[in-house]
Amino acid sequence: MTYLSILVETRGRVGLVALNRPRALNALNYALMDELMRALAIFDADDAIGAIVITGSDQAFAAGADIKEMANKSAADMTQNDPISIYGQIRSIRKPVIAAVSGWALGGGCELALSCDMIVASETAQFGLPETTIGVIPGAGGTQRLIRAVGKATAMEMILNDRKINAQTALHSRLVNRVVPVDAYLNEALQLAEQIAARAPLAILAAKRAINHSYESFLGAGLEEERRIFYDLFNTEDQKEGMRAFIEKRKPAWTGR
Ligand code: CO8
Repeated sequence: MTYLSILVETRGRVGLVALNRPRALNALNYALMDELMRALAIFDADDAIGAIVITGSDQAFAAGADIKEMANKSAADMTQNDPISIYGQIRSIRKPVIAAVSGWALGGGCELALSCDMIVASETAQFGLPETTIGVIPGAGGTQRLIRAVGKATAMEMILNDRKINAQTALHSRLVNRVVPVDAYLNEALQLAEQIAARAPLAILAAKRAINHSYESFLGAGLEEERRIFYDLFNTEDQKEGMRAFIEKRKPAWTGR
């Protein structure tokens, strides 16, 4: 399989996918997400693979969904094309998925990390959900999953006021499993994945399924509501202004319409 926006390799029983759009800080466009989900599905179906690691670069895990790709979309475009559905595919991966995060994990990038089963962070990792600064809300699970990780107070501040949290705060807030120096985070994640991949395969799949049964019990309805609100915001002038302002590298002028 050839990929343009990701790098894929196998390390023993671990499948490794690296997001690879360095000039856009790994902004998640549709083509990248499609490749990522195809690579995950192939690893998931491969008996020689026991766990999967998703990483980015040292500078950026991913700086969010690709704003340039969606800036001019209408609510009808978004609802019809349903670009968030591809993010949802990660929920069907049966094998453990670990995010190895360094640098920016913002917006859809943070949501992708939150969709993984565990997060190993480098000391430089920065987590944030800055969507309200461009006139929308997190749409790929951020409003639902962040609150379960860090609690309501911190989630409100991160989403309503673009508070970014560093790796140490993320560790104390139980958003991530471990924090290690930037030259070690990928190996740390690979080692963790390797240890899990060496365990009884059926028990590992069963354990993940059982944990998610509890974790996801109330998640489905919340995700649907979040997605509907996200798409509806593409009817507003503030969404157009917010995304254009980002692309034009200026401050947005909000009108509240
Ligand atoms: N989308 C598109 N391009 C991006 C993105 C992005 N999210 N982030 C960075 N880039 C591009 C920049 O435009 C720039 O490109 P160019 O060189 O052509 O101008 C390049 O990457 C480098 O970025 P900067 O020059 O901005 O780098 P800085 O070091 O100055 O700043 C930041 C780094 C702070 C990460 C900054 O780039 C930033 O704020 N990025 C946007 C963060 C953001 O708002 N993310 C949320 C996006 S919305 C979202 O994720 C919703 C997800 C849910 C639904 C998904 C539906 C499809």
